[in-house]
Amino acid sequence: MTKRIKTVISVLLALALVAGIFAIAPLTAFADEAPLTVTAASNFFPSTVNTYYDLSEFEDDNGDAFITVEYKMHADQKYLINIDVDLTYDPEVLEWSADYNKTGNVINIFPFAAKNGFGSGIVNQAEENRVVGNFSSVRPAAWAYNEDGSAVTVVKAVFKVLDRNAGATAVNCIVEYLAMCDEAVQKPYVQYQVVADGVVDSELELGETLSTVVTPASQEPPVVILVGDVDNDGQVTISDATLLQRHFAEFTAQDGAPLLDLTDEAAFTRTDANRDGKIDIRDVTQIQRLVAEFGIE
Ligand SMILES: [Ca+2]
Ligand SMILES: [Ca+2]
Repeated sequence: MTKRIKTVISVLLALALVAGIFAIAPLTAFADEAPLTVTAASNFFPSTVNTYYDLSEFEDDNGDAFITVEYKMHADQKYLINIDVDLTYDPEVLEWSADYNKTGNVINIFPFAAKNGFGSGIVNQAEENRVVGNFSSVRPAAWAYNEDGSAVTVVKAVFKVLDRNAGATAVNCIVEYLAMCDEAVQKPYVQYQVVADGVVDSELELGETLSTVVTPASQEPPVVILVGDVDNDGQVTISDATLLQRHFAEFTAQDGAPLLDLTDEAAFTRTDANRDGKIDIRDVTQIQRLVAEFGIE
């Protein structure tokens, strides 16, 4: 072998070594540190974005990283009676499992319900990319705000990150139905937060009403019901009980039309105050009880 060929081989080896270092270094040093941007979207809560720069901070003992998405609500002087949620995500990037979404032994995406001791609702993983949940209370039981005035977490989901190099992914919380019971407030007002592991990216001011929540054009807004609000004026008062009593007494409007059209699903739900699926005198009693308990004039 000539000296010149040896020199060429040495140079090629050196180049290969340098190239090898650059080729290998990003894979070994930075493979687990690619930022993952998680968008928490909803048709009811405002969207928020959180970027995870170092998922190793969220690892368990097995080296699996977990992220938590929470949808919060502050609905002053209100109780949550029913919420139907359809949570979707990309199963290539995230994994939801009952194993790490439990309160005690109960699979739960409604932590406020478990906290208040009124059950956890029903949670099903309908498909690989979807979790469907329903919480329902026959009594106005679960406060929609904390004692210290802060927002409560209404929907919470823990996901294992399957693809750390996905770059970006989204969780979408579709609220299909929401029923609340009102105390004496002049105007319903609700404050929403969406939190991804402590990062609050969006927050509405107290006093904003449901109608100001922006709903993406591609999504239907949820049906929001105030149970007991027979006359649909935004609050539960003795007038609602009186209207229902007049309906039972077969009073009619001046044009002869019935006072209530209970074939309308939303009207039926508002009127069925004790949530037994029937409209009868017990609903009047329930409204009167609510009014008395909450001190509404
Ligand atoms: Ca009313
Ligand atoms: Ca009823």
